[in-house]
Amino acid sequence: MDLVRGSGLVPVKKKPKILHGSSSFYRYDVKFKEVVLFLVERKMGASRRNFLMELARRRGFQIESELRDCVTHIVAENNSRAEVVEWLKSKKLNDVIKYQIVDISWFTECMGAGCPIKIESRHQLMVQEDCPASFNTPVSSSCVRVSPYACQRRTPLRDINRIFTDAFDIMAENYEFWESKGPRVAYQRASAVLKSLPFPIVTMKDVEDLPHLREEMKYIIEEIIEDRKSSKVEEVRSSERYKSFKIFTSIFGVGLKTTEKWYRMGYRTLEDITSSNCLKFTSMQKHGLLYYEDIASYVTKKEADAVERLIKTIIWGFVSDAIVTVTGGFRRGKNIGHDVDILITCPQKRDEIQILHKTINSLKKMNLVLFHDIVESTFDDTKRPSRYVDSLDHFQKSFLILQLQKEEENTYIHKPNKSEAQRSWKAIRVDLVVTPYEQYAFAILGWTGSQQFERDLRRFASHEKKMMLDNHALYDKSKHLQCCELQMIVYEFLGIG
Ligand code: DCT
Ligand code: MG
Repeated sequence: MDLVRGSGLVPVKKKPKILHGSSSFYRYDVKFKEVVLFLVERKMGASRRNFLMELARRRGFQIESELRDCVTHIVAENNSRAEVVEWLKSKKLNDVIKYQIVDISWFTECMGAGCPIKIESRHQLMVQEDCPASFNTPVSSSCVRVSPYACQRRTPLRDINRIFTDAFDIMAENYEFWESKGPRVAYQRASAVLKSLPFPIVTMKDVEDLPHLREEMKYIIEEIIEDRKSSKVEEVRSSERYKSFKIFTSIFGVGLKTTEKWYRMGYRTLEDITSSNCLKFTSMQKHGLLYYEDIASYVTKKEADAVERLIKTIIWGFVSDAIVTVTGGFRRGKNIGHDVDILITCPQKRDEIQILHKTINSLKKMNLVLFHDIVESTFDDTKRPSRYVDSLDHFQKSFLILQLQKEEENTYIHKPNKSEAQRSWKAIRVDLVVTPYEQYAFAILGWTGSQQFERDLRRFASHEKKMMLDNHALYDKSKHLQCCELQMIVYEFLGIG
């Protein structure tokens, strides 16, 4: 890291003015006068303590190296409350009630937020000395072992390291725009690792043992720890190419090839595209442009629930025992998504064959279809499964834009523009996927996501279990890729339940 810095490739940051001729004491403005911190050195170590003290000062906190009267918060790491109290008593400080005694997790969250945060029960010191077994308890990096496979990690819905994962997601997206698959997957993988952490990253020590973090990624993390932003990521984010690609690829029906072509032709903005007289659009793209604002805004959980009710009512009118399940991000518990993914299966083969066409015809009769495209099944069980972990499945599916009636005024989570506000409905992207009954378990597994989870699940099956998993079946590599029978217990079989 230092070699890179010393090479002149990376700008060296200016340090604040040094006071009193001491190399370790810089002047920082105190922003939070009511809070005075003290870090317990025991089990933290002197060098980590010094680093954290310096960090807190940079963030505008007052921090004392001695336990003075003015101290309000005592912060300890890997110590139980009883141990800290005993230590205070050994210092002849019996009036422990006057101090807030908190875990390092409170300190790190304050550093992440840039201000003192409310002390919650999770910030209390552990009763026992061991690392907490519960995933929900915030812990420090020294307690956590992070699996290299996303399918062996829990990924909380609340991403406490968003400042870092957003940066990595931008890098991944940019590599995708350049069609550089290796670096794209590397950044996606690293982002997924950081998303899974149950503690906020505050120092480089927090990331030193994590899997999939390359040196250049660590440099980005270091920049963000120091400056709250990374010059490399900012350069990407503000580049003309990235901005245009981001807009064009967000149009329904527009992929990388079309984006690349439009960019080469000199188009940069959405207005450039919509006002062009020489571009020819597919029907999907025309509809994508027509309902751009609605589709680019998020689908809420309430809207997804409304779509689910609508589709279930229609399907159960035809096949009373059909199984209809919302998958994708909403199945993972997200409150917003870019579309609604719905899986459909019928216990009887004859029902399954017609169900998608019948459903779309019903939606059309109700005047709810703004656009639809049906892709028929290409599944062929004589073919070997794809070895490519990102390969798409072969199910019959339909990509729709549905017209969803707004239930009340405030259906939008963003501020509606004038034309949207005048409408009593919103355009919603919906994917309907029909699967054979015997492949349904695998389809649910594959469509629930996230993308990284699915990718790693397939990698795990292949590398660790000598099996191959796709959205249709689990195959045993040692038995000439014969399909496994235990369909409903895929997780258990893979040992990741
Ligand atoms: N999927 C996958 N590989 C891909 C794309 C998708 O395995 N290349 C799976 C995982 C999620 C599921 O399909 C649905 O895809 P999306 O709707 O794109 O993802 P999502 O998680 O539902 O995201 P969003 O909440 O934005 O809709
Ligand atoms: Mg989705």
